[in-house]
Amino acid sequence: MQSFLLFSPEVMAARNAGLPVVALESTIISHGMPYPQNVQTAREVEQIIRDAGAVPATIAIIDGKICVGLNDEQLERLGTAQDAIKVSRRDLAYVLSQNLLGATTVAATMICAELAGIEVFVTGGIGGVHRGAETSFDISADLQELAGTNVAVVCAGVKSILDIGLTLEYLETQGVPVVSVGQPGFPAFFTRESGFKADFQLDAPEDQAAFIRTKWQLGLDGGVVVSNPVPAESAMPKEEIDRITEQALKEAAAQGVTGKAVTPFLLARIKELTEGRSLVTNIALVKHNALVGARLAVALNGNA
Ligand code: PSU
Ligand code: MN
Repeated sequence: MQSFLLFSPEVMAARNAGLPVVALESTIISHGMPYPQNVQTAREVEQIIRDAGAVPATIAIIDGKICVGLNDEQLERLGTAQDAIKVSRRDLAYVLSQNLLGATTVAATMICAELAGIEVFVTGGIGGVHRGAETSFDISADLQELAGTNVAVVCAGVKSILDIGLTLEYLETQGVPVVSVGQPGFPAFFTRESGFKADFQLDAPEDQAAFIRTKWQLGLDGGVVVSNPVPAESAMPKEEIDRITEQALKEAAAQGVTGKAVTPFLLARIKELTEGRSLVTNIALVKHNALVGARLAVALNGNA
């Protein structure tokens, strides 16, 4: 498996020097945000991580390799390509073996991060149990990945396009701890509160690191969700986002959108219906997660 990995010079140097590394996904670039904000945000997020004392490693599948750390040209290619494939666990071997361009989801990025020996991964929001999953069976592969892959995932919770309560039930069944940062509540991506509580509130990076290290030392394999609410000044008004989410969900159903197309469709439609304000919120929360993730990576590195 290691032969599929291709490290950028920056990430390779960090590994050799034993510096903390933070993984970043690429579906958020190719399918989660429009150009050029996607590429610009990716670069800014990387810089936030560097400024906090860690090294960013954006992960994507390019020319038959799992690229860990991307250069400017590769980021630009992912941000503009019309043929980038959204790669989750089931797609990984296909895209690698056929030399296709692949953007990794939370699930696939976790797999690649673990292979690369990276313990912390920063994203916007994880996938979850979709509303109506009792008939559609639409449950993101991200949740099953969290059950078995040893990576801490820093996110702003799950979007209210999902069934947040059922997502938390699924994680509980799979033994995935949900930590919150700065508040007891589990956040809802565009807003700070979902109405559900996280399992454990751990504000200090050292405490988060001690918890995660203990879990893995016990042999309790699997990820940890580190949920970090969007900064208050960047949150969307709850009534507005709820109303628009309902509308986008209805449109998705009416247009017969299914499978892996659902999440990108909803994100793009919510952005249109909020006249771009959801994108501003999305960018702000990813940047905040980058800071929290970098601090966690630094703390975990000191707790090896
Ligand atoms: N949440 C976002 N933006 C995104 C995604 C999630 O705010 O772009 C992406 C992530 O890559 C996540 C994926 O892993 O969507 C989940 O897709 P699905 O629901 O099809 O599993
Ligand atoms: Mn799905």
